[in-house]
Amino acid sequence: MKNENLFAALRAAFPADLDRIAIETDNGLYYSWRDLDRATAMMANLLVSMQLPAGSRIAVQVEKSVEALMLYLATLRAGYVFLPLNTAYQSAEIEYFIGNAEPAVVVCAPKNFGWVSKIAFKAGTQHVFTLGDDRTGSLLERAVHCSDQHTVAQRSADDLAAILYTSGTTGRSKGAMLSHGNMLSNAVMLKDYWGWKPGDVLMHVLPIFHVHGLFVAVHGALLNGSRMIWMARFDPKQVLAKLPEATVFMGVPTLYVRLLAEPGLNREAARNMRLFIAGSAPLLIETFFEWIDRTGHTILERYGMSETVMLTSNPYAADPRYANQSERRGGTVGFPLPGVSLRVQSDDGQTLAVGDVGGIQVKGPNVFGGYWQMPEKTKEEFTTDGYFKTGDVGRVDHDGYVSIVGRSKDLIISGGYNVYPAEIEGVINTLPGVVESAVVGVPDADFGEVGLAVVIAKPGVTLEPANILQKLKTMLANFKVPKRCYVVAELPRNAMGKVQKNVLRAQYQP
Ligand code: MCA
Ligand code: AMP
Repeated sequence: MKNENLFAALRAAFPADLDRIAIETDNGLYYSWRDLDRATAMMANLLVSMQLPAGSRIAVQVEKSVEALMLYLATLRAGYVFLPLNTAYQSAEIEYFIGNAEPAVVVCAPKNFGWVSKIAFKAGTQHVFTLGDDRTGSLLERAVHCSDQHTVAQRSADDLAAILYTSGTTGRSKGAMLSHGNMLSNAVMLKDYWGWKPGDVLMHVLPIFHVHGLFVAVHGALLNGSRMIWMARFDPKQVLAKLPEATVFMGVPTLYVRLLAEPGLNREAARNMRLFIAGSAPLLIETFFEWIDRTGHTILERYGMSETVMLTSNPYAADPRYANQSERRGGTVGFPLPGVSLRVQSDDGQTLAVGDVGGIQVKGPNVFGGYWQMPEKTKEEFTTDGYFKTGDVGRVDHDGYVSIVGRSKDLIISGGYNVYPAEIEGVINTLPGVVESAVVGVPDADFGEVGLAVVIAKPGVTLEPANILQKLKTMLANFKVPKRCYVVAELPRNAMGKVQKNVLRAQYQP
């Protein structure tokens, strides 16, 4: 029987010469393909030695490092389920994810062991390891005693490979369950669609706890046997210094905005580049054109979700297999990817004509199986004929290009991170002296959009906006904390008593 484990496909794409460099880090370390193979085998053997039940979740909240990437690959290799967690999450957020996912293993940063282990043991997790970004921690100390030979676990395409938590409009996060088949089918198709070539080098600058950095970028490079230039964090000057050695770059729009602010960004710096890819948030048309002017390259914008990996993309090049698909058009997210069926529907379930705006729905081998232990929520998000309702609002034009014009979900996308107002309002409303609050997204030159909170105080109570924001920083991941806060007498409401967020957005335009 064919092994449909995603790792088996990635491993099969390693170059024949395993001593070639696979990853070069920004602190001068080099990892060969053999290092990747051996270290993932050792970590996989460590997981196997713990005799975890099938389908066990391995929850990981650690700083970006090559070893953290290896842990992801080792989890696939051993056939368990990877659950990456944003390093910005605070204890209440971690408590929810661990309580909900009930991981058998938790791996955290050494400095967080005290509080994370307390949460994990309380939730019934048996094993808590640490992993630092400087090759320290109990995970590596234990793995080093394990064999470097490991046979990749047999998995079918439908078996679960990862759970990604995405916040919800109700404020409760949902774990999107992605299978080996969801991710492998998408990666194989993108390798072809984006024209990955021998000799390509990926500049990897994104965090590795979301779809963009962990799946799209990493799978793309590994499936092509491509070297990665591995940056622990995004620093525009460092990117420019290394750009001449790279051919592929992937980033959220904020990264492009910050690179454009560097005088050193020019055609010379981008001379060896083949492809710049943007996604996770809308790319402003000004950024799209300015990038062409400065570098001579046209950014390829694509669209995806945690629940679906990649859905649509602008074309890489004219390809006779895909009629009309030659030009990358700014302001659009391109065409449904091969295998993805996309339609636009009205609220009453009618499929709309070309050019009409409605809810984007999708179907395909990349679309997830459902939300972890939330069958009702899963059912709500799919139509009776099996399309997933993305919550994005858009249209398809005469040439087949998809544009996203808004969202039916109340969501702010800030620097590529999703922030759900309902979650933030829920936390603000628990603060002493607060009656209620509303959080809205307003435009921001750097992050694209940022959150802004409007708060109503209890009669006789004086609330200081700065104190509210300070308090929120201890309760929420930093990127979720609104950038501005106002204490006001009342919120604008419609006849039904619902807060009019569009009025607030207009009122607080920067
Ligand atoms: C940091 N801060 C933010 C954000 N990032 N606030 C709002 N939105 C953000 N994205 C906070 C910091 O904690 C800090 O707060 C203050 O803002 C200034 O931070 P700064 O130093 O400028 O931030 P940074 O560390 O340079 O990070 C900015 C960043 C980062 C590099 C743009 O946010 C980032 O890596 N974004 C990429 C996210 C990503 O990979 N998304 C893909 C999701 P304070 O001053 O209080 O300390 S996958 C996805 O969406 C789908 C599936 C898809 O299609 O790809
Ligand atoms: P996530 O929950 O992190 O998976 O975020 C997925 C959401 O990001 C999508 O539903 C879209 O709203 C948004 N998104 C991703 N790519 C793009 C893009 N190129 N343009 C506009 N929005 C995007």
